Amino acid sequence: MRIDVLSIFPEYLAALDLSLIGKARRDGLLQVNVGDLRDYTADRHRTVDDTPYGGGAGMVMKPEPWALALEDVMSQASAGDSDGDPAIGARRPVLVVPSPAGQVFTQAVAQELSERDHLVFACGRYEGIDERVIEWAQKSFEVRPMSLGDYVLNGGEVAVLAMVEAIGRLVPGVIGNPESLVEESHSDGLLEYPVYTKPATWREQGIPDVLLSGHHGQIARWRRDQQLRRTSARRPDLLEQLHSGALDKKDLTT
Ligand code: 6GU
Repeated sequence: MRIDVLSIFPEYLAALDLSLIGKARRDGLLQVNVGDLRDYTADRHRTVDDTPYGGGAGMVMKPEPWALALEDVMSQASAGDSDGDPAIGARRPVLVVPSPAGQVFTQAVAQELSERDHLVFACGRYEGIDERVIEWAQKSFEVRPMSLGDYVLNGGEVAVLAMVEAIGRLVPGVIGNPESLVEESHSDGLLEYPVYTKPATWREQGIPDVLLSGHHGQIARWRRDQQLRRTSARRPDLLEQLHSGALDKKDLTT
């Protein structure tokens, strides 16, 4: 998978060299390129923003640097596309635009994006990017305005770190043991069950007896019940979203 990130603070994305995502890059599973939007300006001050039409507080990102940067990414990607056959894999790349005004980025979105071969992230700052860039970009990209949740960040960079990590770990081969993807929060629409490790007694606190019982069926039942209780206590909205059939007969009686 190829990932391009465009930002006026490319140093923010240095964290993508670390840990699991850094290893996946070195292993060639993810090709991540970070570009500086200011490289696509032509004036002495490398200006990327201007005042909003209609007035109001704050600044808006100018359209032209974004167009030049996105065109450059497109031409680099087609130059690096070794099979070169436009009929194969001809889906447009995805342009993810982080914004508190986007659709909510969920595990389902992460899964969907992990199956694409080219993602471009356009990090806005200030009050956002001139809307005409979003319109114009639809010619070449599938454009996805995405929000992490209902709070405001100063720019898209921190959101991109989160999204690239959530997506990248789902790319086949990035996580050594794919089993670990199956039993984690949100994979089945429920929160994860609590986990414990040694010692069995720690500062006067034991662990649930069932986990020492060796009864795999009972352990599975207990974990499932814990998932349901925890989800009901912390995220009742998730239980309401579960599709019919997601709960089994034993779930309903507990
Ligand atoms: Cl994706 N971007 C910004 N700037 N703020 C946010 C966000 C994204 N998600 C929540 N708040």
